[in-house]
Amino acid sequence: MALSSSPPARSSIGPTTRVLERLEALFSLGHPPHAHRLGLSEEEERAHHLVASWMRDAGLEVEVDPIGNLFGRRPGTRSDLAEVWVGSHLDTVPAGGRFDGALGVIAGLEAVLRLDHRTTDRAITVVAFRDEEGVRFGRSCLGSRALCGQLEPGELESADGNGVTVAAALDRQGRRPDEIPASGWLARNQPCCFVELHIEQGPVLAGRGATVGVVESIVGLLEHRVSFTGRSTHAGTTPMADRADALVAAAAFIARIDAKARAGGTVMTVGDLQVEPGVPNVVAGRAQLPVDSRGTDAKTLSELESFIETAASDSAGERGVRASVTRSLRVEPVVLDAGVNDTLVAVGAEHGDDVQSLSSGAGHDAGVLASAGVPTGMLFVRSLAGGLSHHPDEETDDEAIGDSITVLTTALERLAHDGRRTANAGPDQR
Ligand code: HGY
Ligand code: MN
Ligand code: MN
Repeated sequence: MALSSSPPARSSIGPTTRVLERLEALFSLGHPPHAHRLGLSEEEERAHHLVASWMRDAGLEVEVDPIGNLFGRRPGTRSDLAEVWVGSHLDTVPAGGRFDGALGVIAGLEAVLRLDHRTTDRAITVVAFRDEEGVRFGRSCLGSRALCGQLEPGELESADGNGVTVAAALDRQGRRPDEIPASGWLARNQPCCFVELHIEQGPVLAGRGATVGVVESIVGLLEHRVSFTGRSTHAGTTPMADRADALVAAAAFIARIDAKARAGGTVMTVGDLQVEPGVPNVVAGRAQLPVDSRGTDAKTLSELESFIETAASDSAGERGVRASVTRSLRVEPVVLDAGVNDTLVAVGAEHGDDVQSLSSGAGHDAGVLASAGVPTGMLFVRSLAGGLSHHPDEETDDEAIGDSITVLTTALERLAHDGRRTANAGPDQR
């Protein structure tokens, strides 16, 4: 049964009913007919409070860390052993879908509920990371990067389009930004492994007729801010040859970015453009835009960094304007943990699922945890609607959700038994 963007019809009480109801409850927090829970917004905060209440109802120990990441712990029998973490994020892009992020948190909670009274050696902790999308402050994975000590210098002082800084937004949510350690706090309770369940956001699993898959690698990403400064002059009396038109320079830059990405090997996106003064009868004095670039290896990312610098300076030079380029974030591509993923594949096979591997063109908190040395696996859930995502019509189906939670539940139980080491578990893994 494919879920459409209208509230999913629940023909009967089935194994995914509670999951769908909870996804619907989160969806309704953010201006239906789409999800709208921007990072560090009131809507994201309400989503965190709602999930925390479900965690408490499930008898989990609930904690919130200095940046606002939410943790719901199901204790194990051995408190000396490192925990298994499972989770994702609750924030969304503007006009997003039901499943991106939220499915991973709700599925993790559902898996813990399904374990019922079966004990495990290790604690299993459900995590909801803050502001994974990064759309408001221009850097993704804020919560997981803060935890892992990967905040950019001065990042808490960076401001959104209304001049509100990250620190001020955290302060409004009762956090103490001045107490956020730059080195992070992962070491205080380093998990033995992390599993993120996430909707695929692509057409591969549906194309293979599969409901679930494991993610072998996650793409690296670059986030830049580029601004062009020209001269605001009268649209009627300024001869074309005398103009320093920032918007035309930005347009030439965007065309260069598009041509570069179409040449292959990367995807690059300019998703916004701010023009000053932004009125029809004044030549634009200033134009600012973000560039989102993705690459599967570090060399590609470095090559893209220099391409963006050159394209900005060439586009500015042609129009007699100045360009400035700031790289706001670089997240390296990562290969996920073969041991954790093998557990997901083996459990899938036991349930009759052919869990194949694929790579992720989207960034995820799993990539940050993996880059911080946490053995990390990722379970993708089939997308429908051609893999549409970051859109209200993002879809999956009951069967895929059901299969993924079945696999996740057994895999978490297995990973939470001592001695189930992951492929990369170092000697210090407890
Ligand atoms: O943009 C991404 O890749 C992720 O959805 N934040
Ligand atoms: Mn996501
Ligand atoms: Mn997303």
